[in-house]
Amino acid sequence: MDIAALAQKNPAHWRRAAAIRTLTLDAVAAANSGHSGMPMGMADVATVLFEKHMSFDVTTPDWPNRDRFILSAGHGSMLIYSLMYLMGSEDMTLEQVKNFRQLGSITAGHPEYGHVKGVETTTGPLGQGITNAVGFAMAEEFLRAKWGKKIIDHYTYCIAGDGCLMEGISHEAIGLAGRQELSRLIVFWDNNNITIDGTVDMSDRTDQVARFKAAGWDVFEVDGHDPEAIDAAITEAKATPRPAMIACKTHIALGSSAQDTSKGHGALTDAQLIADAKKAYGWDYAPFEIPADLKAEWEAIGTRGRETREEWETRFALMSEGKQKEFTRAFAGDMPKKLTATIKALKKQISETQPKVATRKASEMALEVINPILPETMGGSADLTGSNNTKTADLGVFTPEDRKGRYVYYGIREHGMAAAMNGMALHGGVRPYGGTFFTFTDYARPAMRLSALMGINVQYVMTHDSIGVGEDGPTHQPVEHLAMMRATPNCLVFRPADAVEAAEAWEVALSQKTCPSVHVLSRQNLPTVRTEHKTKNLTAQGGYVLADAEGKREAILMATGSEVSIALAARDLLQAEGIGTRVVSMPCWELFEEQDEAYRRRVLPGGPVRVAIEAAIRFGWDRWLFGERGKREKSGFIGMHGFGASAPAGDLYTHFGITAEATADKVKALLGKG
Ligand SMILES: Cc1ncc(C[n+]2csc(CCOP(=O)(O)OP(=O)(O)O)c2C)c(N)n1
Ligand SMILES: [Mg+2]
Repeated sequence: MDIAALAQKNPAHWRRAAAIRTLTLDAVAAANSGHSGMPMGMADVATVLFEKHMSFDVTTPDWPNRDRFILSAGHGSMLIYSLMYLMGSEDMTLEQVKNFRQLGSITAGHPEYGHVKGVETTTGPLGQGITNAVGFAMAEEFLRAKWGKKIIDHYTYCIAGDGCLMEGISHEAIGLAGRQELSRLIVFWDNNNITIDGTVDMSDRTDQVARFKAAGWDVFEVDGHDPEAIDAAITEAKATPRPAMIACKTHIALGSSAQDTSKGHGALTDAQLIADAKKAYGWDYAPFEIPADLKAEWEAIGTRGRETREEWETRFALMSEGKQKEFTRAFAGDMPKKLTATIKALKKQISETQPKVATRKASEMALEVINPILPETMGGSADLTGSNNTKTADLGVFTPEDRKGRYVYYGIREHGMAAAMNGMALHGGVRPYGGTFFTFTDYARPAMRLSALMGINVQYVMTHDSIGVGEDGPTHQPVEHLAMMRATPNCLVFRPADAVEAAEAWEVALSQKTCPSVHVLSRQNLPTVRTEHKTKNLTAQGGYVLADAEGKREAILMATGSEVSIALAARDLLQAEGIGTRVVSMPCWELFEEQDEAYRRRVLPGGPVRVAIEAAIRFGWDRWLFGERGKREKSGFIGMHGFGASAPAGDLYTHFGITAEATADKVKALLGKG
């Protein structure tokens, strides 16, 4: 690699890119950890992108119509931190760069959404970013159609490494983007043929160019260190009617002795190596020093988009006041005032008519009234539309021909759907919800975890929630998934007992601004248990007394979802024998946990025996069985102790002993009355 020749070809560009390279070397050396090679390899691409193409104003990094830049290869976080510092982002001070990866700094090891302005999404788990980018691009298409080109009209750029393209999720992302003809999506592949274990060909011989083309993308191939070629490729990529991949042939850890080796992937901290690399760059400054004239050049790049942004603001101000308000509301994630009244009316109707419906159907009933008043929802399913009940009337279908369509056929791509929904939610102006079978939470889980970590409002509609699935058998019967999702921080898990709770859950879930929700819904029909209309949203309390004990309270039955009606039937049996029994419905543990202790103790007072009923594993229930003032020796669990089986649902409930009779027997045994 003739570094001197590169430097001479375009010295001004070279210097700008060298600033990224040296800041990366210095920050990683200071932290004594991190990843130097990727930013050193992709500095030229990033420089050209921000200098010549990105519509971005560092002073207003959250301007709704900005171009989005997503660093899917999140280990290269110093690339984006360097860019933000160089461009003069308010929060990215030199102090922050110097404190890369340290406690309390915003410069986390991997880019974290909400920490650094200009970081559009949390990346690090490879493959997530490129799939988020697909979601961003879908949101852009939808919003451009909805609001018009004058208001939304931007590109989504993404840098993906060999690792992102090797991860399975990239297959889902590429296929979805190709089918949807997301022409505003441009992915740069950091084609350096290096991963951690060595060269890519040790584990893969995919022809990435052919692969993208096969999925309906346009592909451009460039020398990733040639600024003119990069610029030309971006210009072409922007103009094609398809998503574009720019394969950038790069050298990891360019200009260092670790160049083109897997050693270059990680932290280059050797003082001599750093000194030699800087020498090769023609860089003769102290660590972290950026000469003033160069900093000024970068700051000018940072505000390149200012004029465009100001013009946009003028156009925005010309919209009617109503439209402006609506746009602002949708981007802020605020619910329309009508939502509560709408849900109340639905609840009243359900309590009056007391339908026996599956909660997946109940969720659809809620969406039928929500979607018309919440025009930013975009629904979808991973090829289970009819089963997940996610498509309501008049949504239309999102396609290249109808960008106003609000329903996405994601195909059999649970992981891709979840990560794309993250991108849509992060874009703003869109409220994504998507469905699959609850058991396939496993397939969507890495992206679901990131919804929670980022604290964004994505709605997961997870139907077929237990052995209630029946004949499809144990592969399709989730047993451990409730525990897994409940163990996930910052995520609301709703398992509604009937159509009233399902409606309440949707209201609460959509009203959150800092967390996703999972709606765990039955395949099988369930009776209405909330037969008395209450205007108050009881699900918002997480758990509440559904039916109290008559006479002396000797037992408390706790249940969720389809097992709440079993608890009520058990209560009938027990009350018939003079055993006062309270039934507590617990549709959302996280919200119950959030109530003050006095409320929790009112719902679950000490003294009576406690039995929890849930057609899932016990894991987690001890919190409520023994917690507060419950006692181990006075509590029991009715539920699953292993995987399910293939049989009609009713037979399975009997077979696994999840019945009113078994519950009543357990209570009596605990009371010594068995
Ligand atoms: C899902 C996932 N698996 C594994 C890792 C650990 N990891 C981080 S970077 C990396 C190699 C990535 O190779 P590439 O994308 O080519 O990056 P480069 O070495 O070129 O910087 C791995 C395995 C990860 N971050 N995410
Ligand atoms: Mg690589």
